[in-house]
Amino acid sequence: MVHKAQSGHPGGSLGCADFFTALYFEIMDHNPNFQMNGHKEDMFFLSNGHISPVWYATLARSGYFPVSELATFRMIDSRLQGHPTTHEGLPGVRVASGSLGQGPSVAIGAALAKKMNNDPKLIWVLCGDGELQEGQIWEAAMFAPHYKLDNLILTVDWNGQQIDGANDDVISLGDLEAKWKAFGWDVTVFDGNNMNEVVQTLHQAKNKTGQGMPQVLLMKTEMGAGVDFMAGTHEWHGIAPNDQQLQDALKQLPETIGDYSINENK
Ligand SMILES: Cc1ncc(C[n+]2csc(CCOP(=O)(O)OP(=O)(O)O)c2C)c(N)n1
Ligand SMILES: [Mg+2]
Repeated sequence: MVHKAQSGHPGGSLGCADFFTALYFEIMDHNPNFQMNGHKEDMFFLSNGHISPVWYATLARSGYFPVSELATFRMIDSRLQGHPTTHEGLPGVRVASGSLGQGPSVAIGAALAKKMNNDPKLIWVLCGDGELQEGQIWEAAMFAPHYKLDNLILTVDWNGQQIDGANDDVISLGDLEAKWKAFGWDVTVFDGNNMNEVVQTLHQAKNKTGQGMPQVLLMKTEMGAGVDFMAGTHEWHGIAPNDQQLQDALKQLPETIGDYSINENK
């Protein structure tokens, strides 16, 4: 998708592919026959909206819209905008994101609404780690434990990288585990590029809901995971591969459902 558009964010998308697969195909109770209000189903919010490629791919393969529509990524008038929007009406998307820092606040609103409606389902939200440098994140971090939002599970894509370099070189996040604990969250650290661990951790998180605390899952990932020349560097945060790089990358990702052609709609 990113190659075809010659624009987009492959690094974070690859690093979070295991998480999205587990969440949508194993963990969440959700309905591809999309209802905006998410009543009586689990809801997911993508706060780091720039990793839309992996979310759109997951939504399409979960049945929210045709897989062939992935070929319209980032095109004028497409429902698959570079950063998710609601105006175009893409099933699965409930709020625009891309302006970093807002997802947890939105998720908190949804979690409060579920409590008020006696709806026992869960709210999931994903943030980037660089995104945690936004002040609004820490307002949300303070709010959720105060209101005992134990139906809220926030995952952080802890890849150590952001747009301009390593987090430690931009603004260090310090001891993330201690910070979230100090704010009153139940904290779990896990390997987000080990599928067994991802599935196990997300199941565990589900089982720990309803105990009076919001949860944060600090998910250690590698930006660009699975493609050697993309892995572990911020360089692939937001650039598209050229034709040769695409071929080299796909050779390293041999397991594909085979239902999306890069030549589609060319
Ligand atoms: C409010 C806001 N400020 C700045 C940006 C520009 N921006 C886009 S992605 C990004 C880096 C975010 O880092 P991280 O959340 O770690 O994502 P990753 O690079 O790991 O995918 C920045 C600063 C933005 N989208 N929104
Ligand atoms: Mg990051």
